[in-house]
Amino acid sequence: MGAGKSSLVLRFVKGQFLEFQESTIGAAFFSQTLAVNDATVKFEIWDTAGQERYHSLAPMYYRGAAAAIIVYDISSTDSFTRAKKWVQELQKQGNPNMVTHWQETKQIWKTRGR
Ligand SMILES: Nc1nc2c(ncn2[C@@H]2O[C@H](COP(=O)(O)OP(=O)(O)O)[C@@H](O)[C@H]2O)c(=O)[nH]1
Ligand SMILES: [Mg+2]
Repeated sequence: MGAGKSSLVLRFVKGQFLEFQESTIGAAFFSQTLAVNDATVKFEIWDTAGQERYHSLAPMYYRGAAAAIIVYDISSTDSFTRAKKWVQELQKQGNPNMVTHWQETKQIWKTRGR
C-alpha cells in the first residue's frame, strides 16, 4: 500500500481524490500554476514511485529540484523507516539548497484506530 504521494499531487493539481489510486510506474509529471501574493509560481512536480525497483531512477528526479516532499503513512512503521532513509539520501546526494518537507498522510486511519 502506497503512502499517498500520488494522492497528494492529484489533490494539489486537480482537487481530486481517488479511493483506488493506481500504483505509480517509474514517475509521473504534473504542473500547477498558482498566484502567491503578487507572484505567479509554476510548480513542476515529479511524482516518483517509492518501490525499491525504481530506486535507481530517483536521482534523475531530485537532482536540481528546489524542493522535496517526503511522504509517509502515519499508520505504518515501515513507511516511516523508509521515509527516514529518503531524507538521508537527499541530505547526502540532493541539491544542498533544496527545501525538504515531511508530510504525514492517512491521519484519518489513526483516529479510527487502524
Ligand atoms: N484514508 C486515506 N487513504 C489515502 C490517503 N492518501 C492516499 N490514500 C489511499 O492510499 C492508497 C495509496 O495512495 P497513492 O497516492 O497511490 O500512494 P503512493 O504510492 O505513495 O503514490 C490509495 O488507495 C489512496 O486512495 C489518506 O490521506 N487517507
Ligand atoms: Mg504513486
